[in-house]
Amino acid sequence: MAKNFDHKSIEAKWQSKWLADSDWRANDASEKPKFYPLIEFPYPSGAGLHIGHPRPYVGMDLLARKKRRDGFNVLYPIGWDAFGLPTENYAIKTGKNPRLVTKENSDTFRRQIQSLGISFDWSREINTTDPKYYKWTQWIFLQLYEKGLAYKGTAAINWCPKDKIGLANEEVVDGKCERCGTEVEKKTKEQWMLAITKYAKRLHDDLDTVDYIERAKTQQKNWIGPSEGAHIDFKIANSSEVIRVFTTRPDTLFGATYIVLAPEHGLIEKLKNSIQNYSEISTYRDSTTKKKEADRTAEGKEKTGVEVIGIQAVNPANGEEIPVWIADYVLNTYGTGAIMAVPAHDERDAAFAVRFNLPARIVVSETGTAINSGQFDGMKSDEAKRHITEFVRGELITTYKLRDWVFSRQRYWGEPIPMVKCDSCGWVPVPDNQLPVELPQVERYEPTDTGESPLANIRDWVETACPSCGKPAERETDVMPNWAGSSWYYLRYADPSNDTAFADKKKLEYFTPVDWYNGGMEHTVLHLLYSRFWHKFLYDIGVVPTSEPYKKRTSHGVILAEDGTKMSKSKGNVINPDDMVEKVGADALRVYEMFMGPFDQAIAWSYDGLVGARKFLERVADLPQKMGDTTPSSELEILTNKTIKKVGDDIESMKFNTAVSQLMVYSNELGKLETVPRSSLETLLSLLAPFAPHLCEEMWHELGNTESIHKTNWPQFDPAKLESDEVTIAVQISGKVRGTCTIPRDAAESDVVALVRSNPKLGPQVPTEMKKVVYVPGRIINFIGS
Ligand code: ANZ
Ligand code: ZN
Repeated sequence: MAKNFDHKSIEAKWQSKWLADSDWRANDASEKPKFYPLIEFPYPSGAGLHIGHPRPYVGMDLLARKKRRDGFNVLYPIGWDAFGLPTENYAIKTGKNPRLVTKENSDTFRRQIQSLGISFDWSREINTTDPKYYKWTQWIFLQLYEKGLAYKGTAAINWCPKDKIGLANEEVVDGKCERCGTEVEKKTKEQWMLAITKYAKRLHDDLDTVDYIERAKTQQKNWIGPSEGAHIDFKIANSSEVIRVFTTRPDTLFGATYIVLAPEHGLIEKLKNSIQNYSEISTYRDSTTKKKEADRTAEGKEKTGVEVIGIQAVNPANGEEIPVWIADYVLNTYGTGAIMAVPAHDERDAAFAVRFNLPARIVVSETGTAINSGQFDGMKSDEAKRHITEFVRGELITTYKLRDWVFSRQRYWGEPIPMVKCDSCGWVPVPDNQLPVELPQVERYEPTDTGESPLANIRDWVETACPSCGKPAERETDVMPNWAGSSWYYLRYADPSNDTAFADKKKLEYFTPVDWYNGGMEHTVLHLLYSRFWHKFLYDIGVVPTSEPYKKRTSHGVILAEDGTKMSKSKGNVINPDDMVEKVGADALRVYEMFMGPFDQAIAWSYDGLVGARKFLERVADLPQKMGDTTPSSELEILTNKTIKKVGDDIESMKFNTAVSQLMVYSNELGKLETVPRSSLETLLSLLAPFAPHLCEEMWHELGNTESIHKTNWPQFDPAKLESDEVTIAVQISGKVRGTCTIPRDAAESDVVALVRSNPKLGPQVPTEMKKVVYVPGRIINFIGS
């Protein structure tokens, strides 16, 4: 082969052959064990493939390819997560139909990804915007609705005034819209909500049953945010109502000197008639609704609040009547929306008490025991927590920070929520046999200023008949968030064209759960949590076989620009994968992206590094010129076995960079030989094939092989040949090291003694009579003086 191998023709030739032969298709009916590696399916943006995309795709491709050769039936699929704002915004700007934009973009992505020779099973390609796909996204929503987990709630939502869209808490970063950076406002709106909080405990606790990188587990656990405490009820004097508070410190109950309700707390309306300063209260409430949560609860913030006059609560521990306040530092969306204030032991309560001149009572001593707490005096805090809670008939419980999932979007380019509103029947689900509710074709995609979806303007789509009573009714015009389609896509790959179920149960039983899911750290909290929630729900209704979707989760680092900053169009430092493939070939790009650094770490792009990878492949391509049918030396054999072991182990543990460097060491050693043994060269190609699939396939065939290198068995090493059978040990005589001696690795002590004695240099130094000999096998022999 020419020194500068012709990557273009080699790559094109093998790519079309592999595709034509359906080489990477997973078999639905296989006797083999399955292996299901998964990458996060891309959003087909107009910018085309980013140079960072191939890193995880190639990484998982190495695993897929090795596992196939280890005898697994591998499902390595890809598709398009194609609903979302960028496409919609582009449609608004250009007037182009989002469907068309999506098709063009995914065509580009497919071409680009296929040019990299990744062994995806293209026969299973899915697209979340395909009505055949989102029919099932809608179906899952209706299942959630049926089980009471999807509900319409009037919630103060995060509202982006620029995008005109309601945002989930997760989409608000530092009080700003995650997409456009505009300050987020609060707005009250009827929203579809999903009761993910009902799954909080399982989502939290079951993390201990899966193999996720520690960072991912910690982030999810923090997001779910369990907090151990108690619910305690305070009666309202002269009323049958009670105020339930959530506290993490029930041991301080005797120090609770007043109660604070969130301004939005439901009790205010209930007790309206007993409240003497209701108008003041409602003015305060209106002013807080506009505030951001982070500002309300910020430490050191000047406290505000209003006393609820006419109402007193009774401290259940000592029967004391205490005042009730409303204040915005208490959130309605956490715990019970009410707290018992203990100014002596809680900083925010203390600041509030100082500001409004409220009393404080110390109930825990410096040594951490209860004081001023009646019969509980002297108890350690933990004990007091339990006993005091029991005494007032409270309940020890765990509360979670996690909130329900705001599932409505007032936009166009999403899955329509399949619900109909009827004046007589209320909300009525669209019957399964009328799914999918397809997005209508429209002329304009702009969201409306009123905050309604653009779908609201399409009257002949909105107006429909009530599925229940047949009277005129209206469709829901909100669509789903773009987290919906990605919450279950890995299930669809098991059976992507099924029209009667989202996937056949037998196929799910065979292929799921996903064995290994690799994706970005930025998706650890949202996407991963949402899909785990949907999956658990689907498990509960008996349609998936396991309670967790992903056995294992890892993460890759991003690729930065050469100067270490983020690549961006505006800075003009974006590397186009097409250009790189054109210049050096897909194989070199693949090898480079695996070699550039530890897989889980961010790293700067380097064109020189890419060229280095190309040169390595050129040296490999030159090796056949020196090939001969010689037998490898025992040294080479040891290196061969070591290389087989290391490359295999490194692929399985995602140490792709050290796998490549071992292959470099091996090929350099072969390059130094006068004659390269055929078997050694074949082993090199066999191990390099997952990294550089085209070149290795080409060379493999040039060596006269007829079967694809990718269908050969993965090379096995001989454990007995991982190290030489000789070792060099230190020889110590009367406390001093006198030299070294090479001996058979498994020599007995008496043989070692004999060998040292017969050694021309060391032998004469060993006196004939020794007191003692100590031999540490393989390390040192010690002759201890007479
Ligand atoms: C009395 C008390 C005494 C408290 C004390 C703390 C220290 P985490 O750990 O975050 O769960 N709290 C409860 N619900 C609240 C709400 N909706 N808005 C604002 N604050 C709320 O915090 C739980 C503690 O935060 C609870 O325990 C409660 O104050 C307050 F020495 O009750 B504590
Ligand atoms: Zn009706």
